[in-house]
Amino acid sequence: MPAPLISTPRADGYVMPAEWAPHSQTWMLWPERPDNWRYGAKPAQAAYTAIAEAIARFEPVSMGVSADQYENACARLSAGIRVVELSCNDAWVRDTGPTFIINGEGGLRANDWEFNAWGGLTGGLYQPWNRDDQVAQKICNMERIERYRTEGFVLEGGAIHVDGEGTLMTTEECLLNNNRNPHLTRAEIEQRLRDHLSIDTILWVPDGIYNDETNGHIDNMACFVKPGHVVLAWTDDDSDPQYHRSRQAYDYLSAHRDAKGRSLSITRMPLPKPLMQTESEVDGIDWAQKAWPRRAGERMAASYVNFLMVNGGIILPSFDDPKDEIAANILSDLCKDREVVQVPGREILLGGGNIHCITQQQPLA
Ligand code: KQY
Repeated sequence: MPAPLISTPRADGYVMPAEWAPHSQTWMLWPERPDNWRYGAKPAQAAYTAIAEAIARFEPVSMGVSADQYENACARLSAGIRVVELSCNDAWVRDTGPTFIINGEGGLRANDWEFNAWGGLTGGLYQPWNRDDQVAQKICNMERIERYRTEGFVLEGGAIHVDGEGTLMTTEECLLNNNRNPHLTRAEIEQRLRDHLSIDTILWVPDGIYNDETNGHIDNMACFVKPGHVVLAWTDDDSDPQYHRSRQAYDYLSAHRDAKGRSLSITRMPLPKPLMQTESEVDGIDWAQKAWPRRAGERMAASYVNFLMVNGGIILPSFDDPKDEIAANILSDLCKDREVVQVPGREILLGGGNIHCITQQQPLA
């Protein structure tokens, strides 16, 4: 297969488009590991299936599956969903898959970031992660897409959001964490983002969602919904440890402008009520020395911001909470040309993320 490109996307005229730009398909990976997903991942497989089927109403879906699970996934997914054999360590293609870039003239390429399982040996979530680190390469090879490999620069797709017009949003909690790129300064990290995504302005939100095991990914905290407009996870409860995080993010975003010089409109997206892992949920997870332990009573990083935009739609998690309807109405009002489809998100949340984390859009070049 072709070697990675040695120039940079910026030098070659490639840009990461916004998530609302048209997609050719969405990628997912099939959950399987029993030390992250309870009861042999059967409930998670049902939850992933529901999300894949919801996305497939709007655009094609490709599901990467291990050889062991190939027949099972084929049997559970409807015929329109393409199932491809693709081994990986877990099922978070937002973070392990390619970050696609386009040149506006029909060209499609990708960034293949180095991946270290959200922190490597310093608080990472499992070992090994070698197969996860190959996911982007495998997808690019399958699709005959050239890629830029960022050896020595660790990044996950869930740690960034872009507006497609030169602005990137991330968190200091994640990208400046000493378990990602301790050898790089903030300025050097910014330069990598500018070079690989064709970014002019970087917005550094201080922190993500409380207790998020990704070290505060932006995709659980805030996202762009259109140029100049951000949705931010919010609580009015000042006794909630999330309050200060959301307040600081609001103050930061209010005080900064995007790459086009616009001040940002910010919509506050309420959080669901605090959700804790239950004894019976935790009981179903295999204990493994090299995986992050789960404890009953621990608060999960639930957020409605962790949704995916698809062609003509939004796939939004629900949490069996009265705020489910409020969240859907907020997005319907903001994105009038999109149908908001809610899919239960608790099972994915038990694994440590949500709908945005388990999907990766491939833009239409
Ligand atoms: O939220 C994400 N982007 C990934 C979460 C990974 C959790 C692994 N247990």
